[in-house]
Amino acid sequence: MVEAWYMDESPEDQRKPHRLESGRPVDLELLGQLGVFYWKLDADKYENDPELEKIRRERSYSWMDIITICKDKLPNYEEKIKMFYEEHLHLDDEIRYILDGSGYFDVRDKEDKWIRISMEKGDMITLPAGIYHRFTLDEKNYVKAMRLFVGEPVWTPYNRPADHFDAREQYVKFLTQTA
Ligand code: KMT
Ligand code: NI
Repeated sequence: MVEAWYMDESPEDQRKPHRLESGRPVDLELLGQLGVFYWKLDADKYENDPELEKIRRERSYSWMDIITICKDKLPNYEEKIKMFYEEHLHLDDEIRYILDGSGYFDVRDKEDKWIRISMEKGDMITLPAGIYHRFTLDEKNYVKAMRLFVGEPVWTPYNRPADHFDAREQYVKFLTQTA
């Protein structure tokens, strides 16, 4: 099962877990109420996996590529690492499937508190359009992930505040409708 927790507010290294011990547990139901969905797959067979194909077909995730984030492999590494960790939203869903390594996706809950989702090999997630979020490597400093998209990808991040976008307004409305 994917592990997730509320974050502490210490200004320490972003790659540390920042697990708030007193925080309420975060389960898939809570994530679902935020519009975050999760699947567990066998990453060793991502090149020929009927389960992955089924998800892609049903959700129209037609486009994909593979990104490796580590110092030696990613051009403009430092700059990108910084960008990924700026709180932002997109006008489309952000869909990631971890093929190797690990990292943290942080999302804001309904009270604007940070939830940290620990993503490892085999974990696939979708963050809804309009949710404020960010990404960081963990202390192992390596991740290889599939990026999926409905149609032609648009990666533009809109850093917070970005509340005037329709995607944001729709998302806020969605939040008021879930328990
Ligand atoms: C993003 O948009 O935050 C990224 O592509 C980096 C995370 S992919 C594991
Ligand atoms: Ni993003």
